[in-house]
Parts: sequence; C-alpha cells; structure tokens
Amino acid sequence: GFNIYEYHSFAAIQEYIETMASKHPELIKLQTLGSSYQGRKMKLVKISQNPHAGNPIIFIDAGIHAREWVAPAMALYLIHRLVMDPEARKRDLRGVDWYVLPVVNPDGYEFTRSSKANRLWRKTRSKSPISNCYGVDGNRNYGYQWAVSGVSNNPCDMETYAGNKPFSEPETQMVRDVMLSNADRIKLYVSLHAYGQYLVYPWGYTAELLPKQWRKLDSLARKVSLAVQNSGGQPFKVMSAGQWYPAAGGSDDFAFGAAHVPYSYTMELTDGYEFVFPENRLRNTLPQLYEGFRAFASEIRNEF
Ligand code: 0X9
Ligand code: ZN
Repeated sequence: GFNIYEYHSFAAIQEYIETMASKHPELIKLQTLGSSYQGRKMKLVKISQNPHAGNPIIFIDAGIHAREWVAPAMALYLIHRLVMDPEARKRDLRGVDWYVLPVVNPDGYEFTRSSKANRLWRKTRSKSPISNCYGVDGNRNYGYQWAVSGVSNNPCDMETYAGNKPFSEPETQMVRDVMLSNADRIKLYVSLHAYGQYLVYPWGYTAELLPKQWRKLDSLARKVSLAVQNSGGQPFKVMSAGQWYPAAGGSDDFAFGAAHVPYSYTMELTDGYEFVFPENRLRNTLPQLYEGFRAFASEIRNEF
C-alpha cells in the first residue's frame, strides 16, 4: 500500500492520485494541465462534494522548489484526509472546493531524488538557451512585477534565476492558467514550501508596500497559526513576504495582484531541519499542519 507518511517518487504520487480518483469518482476529478519540460504529466486534483454548486475554491500547490519535499507530502496528506477521513470529509468539504496540485516542479523533484549530490536542487530542469546551465526558479518566474527584486539574471545561478522572460517555464504557465481560468471562484491560494514555519502574504516583491487589505490577510494567517499551535504544532511567523525578504515573480503575488485572489499565501513548512525534513517526523507533523487548513476552510466558507 501507499504510506502517506513517506516521501514518494513522482510516478508513485501520480499513481496514488489516479487510484484515489478512480475509487472516489463522486469526490475527485482529475484535470490534466499539460506536461513539464521533460514531459511529466501534471494533474490537478479537484475535490468537491458538489462540483455544480459553484463553491469558493481553495487552490493549494506544492513543490515548485524541488528540494522542499515536505510540501508535496503535505499536499498529498490534504487529499488523503479530505477523502479518507469521514469527519474531515463532512466538515472540510462543506461549502468549499479544493484544488490541489501536489508537485508543480516534477522534473526538479525527480532530480533531487536521483542522487545525494542533487538533493538540494531548487529550480526547474529546462535547458537555458543562452548558456550551458539548467533551470529557472519557478518562484521568480511569475509575471507580476517580474524581476524587480530578489532575483538573479544569470541562468547559472543555482537559486534565484528568474528566467529570460515571465512564464518562460511550462510549469508556471500551467499554474497561471489554473489561476486565471478559475479567477472568479478561487478565494484562497496557498503555495506550500519549506522551511522556517512562516506564513506570508503579498506583497513579496517589496518591503515598502502592503496591500490595502493586509489586515485581513494578516488576521486569517494568525487564526491558521493558532489552529496549528492548538494541535501541538509550531506557530507560524506571520508577515508580508517582502517584510521577510523582498523577492519578485512569486506565485503568491501573481495570484493576488493579477488573478485577484483575495487571500494569497506562501506557507513555509517546518522549522529546525532546513530543506531536508526527516521522513520519520511526517507522521506527527502533517496532522498538526492539517488543522491549519481546516481553519482556512472554515474562514473561507464563512466569508464567501
Ligand atoms: O524565496 C522563495 O521563493 C520563498 N522561500 S523559499 O525558501 N521556499 O525559497 C518565499 C517566497 C515568498 N513570496 C514572495 N517573495 N513573493
Ligand atoms: Zn520554496
């Protein structure tokens, strides 16, 4: 069987999703978004008790950064709980639909699994047309205030190369298209990352500016943090992404600024282990974090 408290290959994750969808066709619909640079099929998992109700959508993605394995693990755990736990299903699917994209950067993810030397790879795996280097930082590649801060324009930079233009990467194009084609219904977007136990909101591209709705973004984040803390987890540090450190071209800023998603966050999971979160801690940590998503859902359900 599939152990939800373990790290899995992209192929195993896909197979799990397919199996879940075929066992629960009344709850789960899969939408093929396209293929990654290296040809891996990207599937959006749509979980809904009533797809025709036009419920507000909570859109969660994970794994845009290859090495942050705990993020896809959390996204899969969300799917698992929402579908397999009868309590959670009744409570957390009421009045909201969940769209989950568990691995935004499957090529990078597989690269980090391929050898110990590559474990800390972050970027995509596209070949640069202007150098012998590989990869773009997907979270610098979104087309809102693209490249104005916190980026490198060197394709060989291992961390923050923004790409030669916004949305140069098929992977970020697919997330963009999910956001834009559901823009009227997505009320909450959360991009899962690691690490540091931060829950940050726009703007990310600058430390000088907060959205006029920042108090709402801030107070929802604090409720989520409290819910996680009340279940035994670590609280989140809550602030704007730019107050933490300015970096442009993030998916959170695009969701908020271009797709007009009213609540948009980057959630940096876990603290104390940097990027390599031990597999044997997933069993304790994922259920604690789930309580944060439960809190998200109850607020979104109430407000919209
Ligand atoms: O730098 C990032 O992309 C994120 N941190 S990570 O360590 N996972 O790489 C933070 C992104 C916050 N959002 C924006 N700066 N827009
Ligand atoms: Zn990240």
